Amino acid sequence: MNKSEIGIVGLGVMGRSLAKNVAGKGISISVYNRTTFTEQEVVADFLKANPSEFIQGFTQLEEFCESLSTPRKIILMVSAGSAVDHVINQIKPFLQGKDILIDGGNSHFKDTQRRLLQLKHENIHYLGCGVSGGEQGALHGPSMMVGGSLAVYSQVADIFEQIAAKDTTNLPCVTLVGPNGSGHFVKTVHNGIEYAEMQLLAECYAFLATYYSHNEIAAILKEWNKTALGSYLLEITQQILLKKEGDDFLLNKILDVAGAKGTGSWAAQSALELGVPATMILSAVAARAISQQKERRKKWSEEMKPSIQQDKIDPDMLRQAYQFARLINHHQGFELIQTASESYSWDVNLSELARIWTHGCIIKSKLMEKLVTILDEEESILQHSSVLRDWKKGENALHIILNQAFSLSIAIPCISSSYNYFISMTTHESPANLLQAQRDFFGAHGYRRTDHADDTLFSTKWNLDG
Ligand code: NBP
Repeated sequence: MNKSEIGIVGLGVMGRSLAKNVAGKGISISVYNRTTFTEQEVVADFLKANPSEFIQGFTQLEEFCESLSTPRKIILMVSAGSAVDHVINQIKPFLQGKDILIDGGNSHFKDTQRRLLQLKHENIHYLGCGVSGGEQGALHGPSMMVGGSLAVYSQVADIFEQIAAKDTTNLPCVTLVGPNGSGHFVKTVHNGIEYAEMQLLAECYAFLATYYSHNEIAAILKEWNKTALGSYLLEITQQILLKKEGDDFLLNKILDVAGAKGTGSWAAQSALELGVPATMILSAVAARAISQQKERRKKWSEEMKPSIQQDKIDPDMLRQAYQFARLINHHQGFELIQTASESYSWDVNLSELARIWTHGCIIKSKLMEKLVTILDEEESILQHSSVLRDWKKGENALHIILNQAFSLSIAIPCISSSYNYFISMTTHESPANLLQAQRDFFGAHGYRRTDHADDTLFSTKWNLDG
């Protein structure tokens, strides 16, 4: 057999699709999956279902590694966490200097930094690559965010560019984001933005469902999707609303307890660590955690019995509020990446990042296409004159929607978080002076004064009782 150009370890949902994508481009590939007591036939079944002259399958790592041309290029598509370390340790004995391991899973960026350093000592190259787009993206063209060195990335760039999604100008949606863990970091923030985008749509659905039927809501979202609000998530939400099982809508039968694999929490943790007010990601993560408290919500709702009135609501006001909140969500996500880029000296090109997120990923949207230009012209989304104009325009709609939602007892944490952020960021005199006084009162932490331009810290003996 000829040697394969690239290998994939892990024939799960993503590995299978990516392997088919690679072979479909006429690139020879070797695939490996472990055999366990319960799963003996994963590789054989894959080869049977996908006969191709470009695919070779293996159940032994040594044979798999021997089947690859050197320097080997191996994509790990296994669950994030200890499985990645486990696979690296298992495969290492069969690698040689300058071989390239690429972690294509959703690994934590600090794990990627650690693995990269460890493998460097053994002369094995390592790339951390965020892959977005889910199963369909992996199959037809994902958006790929690579972290690592340019010299190493150059060796796989040709293959990655062939398998990646293409943007409107036919450029591949893959880029070298920056060094070490930067690729996995931006993938984590991508997922954080995704969490908030999904939550915003869930809030719109909750709001509209107090007055409109599923068919009517789907029709409203379909109209929105034809405007500048168009996005992949809006498109699938509209389809979900119409899906029936028997006589009823499937959505009505799905338990309202949201799962999470952890990347949203990681994005939230990073925002907190870096001091970035990514309030919408935090709200979206909290909303999922609240959804998990099903029993308490059930019990307490019976005690509270909120009165939901069937007030007429204006979908166009909601559309404007949704548009406003999405701008803030994207602004906060890109601010988080910019801050990380400065803190870790990654030099991330935000406009290029927006470009590779215009196709092949879950948060692709018309807004993302607009952000490519906006982030090329301004460092911060909200600083752009066109965005500030749109932002201001949405304010009245926010007033109406927030008032109505609260009077209907509908929780809209992400939409309200966007408005709180807007008000806070456009308020010159904030009440943080009181926080400083309280800190000084109980902890003698000191405060700076408005009548002193320098950074001198003052402290007061506050306790009136002495
Ligand atoms: P799956 O759960 O479908 O597949 C996981 C793969 O990892 C399987 O092939 C499994 O082998 C293998 N594996 C595990 Br688990 N432990 C292993 C070990 N110790 N040694 C060798 N192989 C091991 O996950 P997936 O959805 O394909 O996701 C893979 C990665 O891509 C994850 O990091 C995920 O977060 C990320 N991701 C997923 C999506 C998505 O939409 N699903 C999107 C973007 C990124 P087995 O078959 O023997 O159990």
